[in-house]
Amino acid sequence: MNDLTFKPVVYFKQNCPFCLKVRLFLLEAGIMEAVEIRDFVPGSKQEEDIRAELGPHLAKASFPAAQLELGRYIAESDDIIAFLAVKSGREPASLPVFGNYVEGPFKTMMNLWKENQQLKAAAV
Ligand SMILES: N[C@@H](CCC(=O)N[C@@H](CS)C(=O)NCC(=O)O)C(=O)O
Repeated sequence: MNDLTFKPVVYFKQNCPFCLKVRLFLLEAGIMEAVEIRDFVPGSKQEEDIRAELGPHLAKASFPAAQLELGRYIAESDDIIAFLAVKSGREPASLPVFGNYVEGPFKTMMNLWKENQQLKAAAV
């Protein structure tokens, strides 16, 4: 394999909202086949293998993660989407399902999470 034949690899944790964001982008952009997907169920042997693979390449593994180019690993959903958008020529802003998720349930979830953190901190 070389840089020309390499297919980006994306690593997904089951039921992770950040991973769903990337999955939705791939699906709606019609580029599922342009990447190799490795996903895992928390607590599984696959998780162990994936964490062992990512460990040497990332300061801290989080999901989604991706190997965008040979040896170039990242773990930030928005950066993964931005890279794949440019590579595929698909503009995330033109994808209504993706946009609805990001601006709707995903944003609400993030706001609730932050509020929960603040309430917990204030309760100590
Ligand atoms: N800012 C990151 C956040 C990702 C994140 O927090 N993912 C969770 C899973 S939902 C995670 O990786 N938690 C730590 C872990 O599973 O090791 C992104 O957008 O990619």
